[in-house]
Amino acid sequence: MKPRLLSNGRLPPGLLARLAAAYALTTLGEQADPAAHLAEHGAAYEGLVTSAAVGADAALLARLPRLKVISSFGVGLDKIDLAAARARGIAVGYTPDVLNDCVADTAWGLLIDVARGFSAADRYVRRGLWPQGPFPLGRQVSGARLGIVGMGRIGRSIAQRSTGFEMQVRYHTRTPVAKLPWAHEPSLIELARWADFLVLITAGGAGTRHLVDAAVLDALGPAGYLINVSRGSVVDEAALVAALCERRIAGAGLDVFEHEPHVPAALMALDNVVLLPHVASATQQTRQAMSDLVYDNLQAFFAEGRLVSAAV
Ligand code: NAP
Ligand code: 8YV
Repeated sequence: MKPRLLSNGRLPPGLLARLAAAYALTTLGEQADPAAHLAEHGAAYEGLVTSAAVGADAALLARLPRLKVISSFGVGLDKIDLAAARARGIAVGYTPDVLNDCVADTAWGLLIDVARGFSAADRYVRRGLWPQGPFPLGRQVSGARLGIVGMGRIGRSIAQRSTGFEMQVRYHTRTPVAKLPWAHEPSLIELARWADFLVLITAGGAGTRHLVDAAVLDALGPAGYLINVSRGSVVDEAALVAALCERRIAGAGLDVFEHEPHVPAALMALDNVVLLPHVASATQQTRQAMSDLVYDNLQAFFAEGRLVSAAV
């Protein structure tokens, strides 16, 4: 008998095909009435496949009383009720490390784009405005001060990429990381005051909600840029919109938002803002590696009772 697996949320078709071959797979979103399906069949499932975007909240876990393992597509754990999983002894697998490079590349792409105004300059050319005069000057990236909030797996990949730009780097975390060449700044406000570019790559969730508020944005100041590739919840989005509209910061590069897929309308009108639809890990290579790890976690769990990469 193949173990029964429930998939929830949007997952790559290639991953779903592999899972369907190895397990008795049911896709929750394909059920006519998902709530009724869970009420009737929830006790049949031993495994849940989900994504960082959708997660597994307390209500869903309560409807899966015999669940043994969750395998999540993504590294962020903010939408998985880890405490509930831990209390019930449910193993949680996720996909750390394999996406470090692409997420770090995206942070740099956003940083350079917003500093130099490349997306805005592209719109300028397409609108036929070039013959009317030159595009406004941008901000030099090389040699600038880079502040990084979060210095985990991805934070380090972002910092390492700064060497070619000869930037000074400082970072803020709750706990300094040993043996790093970059200075730890215990105060986020001080880091924002010092930095030309403030890049956010902390974990999401309750512990970091609105870590970047109006005071941090004012410390970053009218010459400073904010880059967010962590979670929308890390920034007080209303305060960010106000700071951008009032030019109290110079610009922002954003891959993540508080209420995805909804982006504040006020941001659409601003040329000093680069907006991405949460694509930091979205390359064929990285998404394949993430899919492989989701699959390998389940295979290792059902064959040997262990996970390749365990969050719990
Ligand atoms: P990680 O290795 O666990 O690093 C998380 C970092 O956040 C640590 O340095 C941690 O340091 C710091 N942190 C946690 N709480 C903090 C707080 N209150 N104040 C300051 N720093 C805090 O995670 P990772 O693999 O680098 O991934 C980081 C996050 O990136 C993920 O959780 C996910 O939300 C996001 N992400 C986004 C995308 C995207 O598509 N945009 C893709 C992948 C990941 P301390 O514990 O010492 O504070
Ligand atoms: C995922 C992410 O693309 O890994 C994460 O935490 O945010 C992204 O890599 C996305 O969440 C997939 O659901």
